[in-house]
Amino acid sequence: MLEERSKALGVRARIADAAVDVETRTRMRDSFERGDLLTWGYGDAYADAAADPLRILERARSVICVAIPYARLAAKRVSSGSGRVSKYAWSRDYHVRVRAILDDLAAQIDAAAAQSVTAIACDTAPVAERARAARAGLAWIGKHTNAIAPGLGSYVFLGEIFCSLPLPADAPLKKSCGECRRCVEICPTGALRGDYTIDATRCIADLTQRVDAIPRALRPLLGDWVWGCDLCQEICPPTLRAGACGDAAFDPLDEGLAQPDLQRMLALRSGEYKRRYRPTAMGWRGAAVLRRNAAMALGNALDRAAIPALADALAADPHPLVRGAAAWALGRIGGPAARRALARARDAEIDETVVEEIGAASKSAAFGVEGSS
Ligand code: B12
Ligand code: SF4
Ligand code: SF4
Repeated sequence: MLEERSKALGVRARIADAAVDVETRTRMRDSFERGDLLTWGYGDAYADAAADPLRILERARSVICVAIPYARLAAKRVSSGSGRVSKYAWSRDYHVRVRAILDDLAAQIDAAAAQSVTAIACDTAPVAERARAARAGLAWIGKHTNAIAPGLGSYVFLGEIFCSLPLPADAPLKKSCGECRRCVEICPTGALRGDYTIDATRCIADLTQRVDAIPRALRPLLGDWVWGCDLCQEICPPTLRAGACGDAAFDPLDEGLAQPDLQRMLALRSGEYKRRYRPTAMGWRGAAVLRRNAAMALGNALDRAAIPALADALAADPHPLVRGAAAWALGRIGGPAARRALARARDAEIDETVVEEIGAASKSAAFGVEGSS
């Protein structure tokens, strides 16, 4: 029944037992101890909860792990003035579709049991989702730390149905990356260590959702990503082999959303934000974070044509985070026009953090592309 219904929904389900996953608890504790997840505030208490299904459903005996493919294609890149959004975030917020799928499957199980025996989770609950998926034989963990489902690749969301019935468990897969290190080598920030661990504080997916300033040394490494990053998955052989899959719910919400125009994004205000970005998985941090990310990407594009827009943002954006990023971007592009904009803003700026950004940017602006051309 589960197999049939999963197929009809275009997803895959496998079953794990509901025992505490002691190995994962230790791995997670080690990872948090190293500071890998510092921006998330996870600690021992989170590791304990994430490894124990009983924290979600008191009488859980099994966990049905579900992989929901989302590898949809976006329209070809149109202009050089655009940024990049990771596949997971360009559609209507994936949690909506994933929860609907989990609810559907859970309802089938409850109906067969003639009582409520399930509880669902996806992403936001303290659950070691990748590890449980591996235990269920749904996927194996790659060096990019993502779960890879055979034939579907790593562009799969994970969800779980915790169940109080003792369902027969599937066996874990016997697969690994072998000698491959493609993801480790392509990661621009050096976040992947190659031993199946990640320093998430260096991952672009984490950096683009920070609500405080992105560390200066990492900013040039963001390239044109304005939300998330897919580089380590784009080149992963099993993901490449799987190709495009998943249902149309994971298509870009509108044609331009996979590659938003950066100057338009830098000027993003409440109306467009609510209509275009709020319904997606990149909407939860607010419009200012997106404008900040657009400023960083414009700086990394080293395009002099962006100087007037960045100068406007530096002079008038209501949020210091954005003004600081605009200053940084002007410093990165550099040259006389960028220096003039920075000098003008220095006299008017009252926020200390932005004043500091302007000072640092003014120094680097002397060596920018405009000056050296
Ligand atoms: C915090 C978080 C992040 C953080 C940290 C990511 C990380 N790698 O830990 C940031 C913001 C960086 C992030 C980024 C992304 N995330 Co995220 N994230 C989460 C979240 C909320 C918690 C993850 C967590 O607990 N991390 C702590 C580490 C230590 O544990 P872990 O990731 O679960 O993985 C460990 C275990 O799997 C264990 N393990 C288990 N079995 C085995 C076997 C062996 C042999 C080994 C060595 C290890 C091992 O080792 C792993 C590494 O330590 C989960 C949802 C959830 N509740 O799980 C989503 C989740 C992991 N994210 C998801 C996605 C889609 C992404 C992105 C692809 C989005 C994007 N494109 O920008 C990127 C991928 C970046 C990357 N390379 O990991 C999906 C992953 C789906 C998948 N196929 O794996 C999840 C599961 C959400 C979901 N429900 O679909 N994410
Ligand atoms: S998502 Fe990007 S930054 Fe993060 S580990 Fe993968 S390649 Fe590195
Ligand atoms: S790119 Fe290679 S090393 Fe990285 S996860 Fe994929 S198979 Fe493993």
